[in-house]
Amino acid sequence: MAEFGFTLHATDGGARRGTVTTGRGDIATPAFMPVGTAGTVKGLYLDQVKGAGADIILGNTYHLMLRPGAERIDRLGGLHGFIGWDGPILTDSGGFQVMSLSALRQMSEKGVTFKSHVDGAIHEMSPERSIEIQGLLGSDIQMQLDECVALPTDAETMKAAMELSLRWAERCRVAFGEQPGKAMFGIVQGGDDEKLRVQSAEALKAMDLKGYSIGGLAVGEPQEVMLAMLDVVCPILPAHKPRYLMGVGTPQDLLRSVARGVDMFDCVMPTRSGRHGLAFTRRGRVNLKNARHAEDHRPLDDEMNCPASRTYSRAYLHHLIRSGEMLGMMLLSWHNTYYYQWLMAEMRRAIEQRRFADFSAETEAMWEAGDI
Ligand code: PRF
Repeated sequence: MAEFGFTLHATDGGARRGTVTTGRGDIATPAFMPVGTAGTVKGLYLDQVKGAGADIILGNTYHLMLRPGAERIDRLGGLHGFIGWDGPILTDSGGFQVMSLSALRQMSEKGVTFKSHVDGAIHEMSPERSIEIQGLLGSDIQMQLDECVALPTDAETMKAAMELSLRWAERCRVAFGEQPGKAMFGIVQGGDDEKLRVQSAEALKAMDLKGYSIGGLAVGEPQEVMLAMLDVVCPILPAHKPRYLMGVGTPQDLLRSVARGVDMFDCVMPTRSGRHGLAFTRRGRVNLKNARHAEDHRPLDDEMNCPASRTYSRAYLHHLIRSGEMLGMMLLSWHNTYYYQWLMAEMRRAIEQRRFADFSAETEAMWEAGDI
């Protein structure tokens, strides 16, 4: 089995072209990971996800531990066997989803106590239990349990959450141990405070983990604050380890973050926006709910090699979305997933050819022209 590792093939300014190697296959970076929260990338067959070019998908500890349960998934052959995906899977640790989804929650040194959004039952999750659950799921890239605080917040809360996350990183490192072909990433926290970000990144770097996530961003702050934090954190993180910006983002966020040295991303945006009638295209966003599409014969983008993008007219997509039809949501989720993978592939090519800055400028100019 291949060892977990990261190889850098090319850099262009801050942008990096690499490969993450796992026991279940390689991931070309910069990479975008479609989100399969509850064991499904909503509205898509995994064949479509793979066909769009995704090397890896994401699963969530929080959702899967509540339903159908981590021990049950283990008995059913792990998440890979259960859902029918044989490539790498990355799992989030649960801390962030507890914060955003669970009504009642309490953090302590021991871990997090929360009330299930499914049936109201009280659950406790320690850093060790989070790693145990991710192991039962069969996750290839696991996340430490962390505390993510929404911005804006006060300096004391931010510092306490960052320090607690560091102590939990160490406990997760010990609980994970050494697992062939797999990795456990630490998560940089510290909000919008440069000093806290530096402390967090340096302490995690000293733990010599196999990869580093950047959390606590895209949680209510302006994009320029997020980018400023990337400018602080990325130069501290070791060059030969992958960097994953959690829960980001728009196509523009991806371009601007890759320029600063981020290698991996995940976000519900392509599928969630698709369900709401919004398409991302090479020429900008198209809101299919808008009446101006009602008699538009053109497909979303006939240069995109995806049936959802080139076969169906905007008029038909408009009709399906307006009618609340499942197929409309599925076609737009497919198109958006394809578009995101296309954008990452183009970024990888531009970095290899040392023309990333030009590619970014041209791409952003196309979006701005809004000639859709
Ligand atoms: N921590 C974890 N998961 C996350 C985040 C975080 O800070 C974010 C923040 N954008 C998304 N997902 N564990």
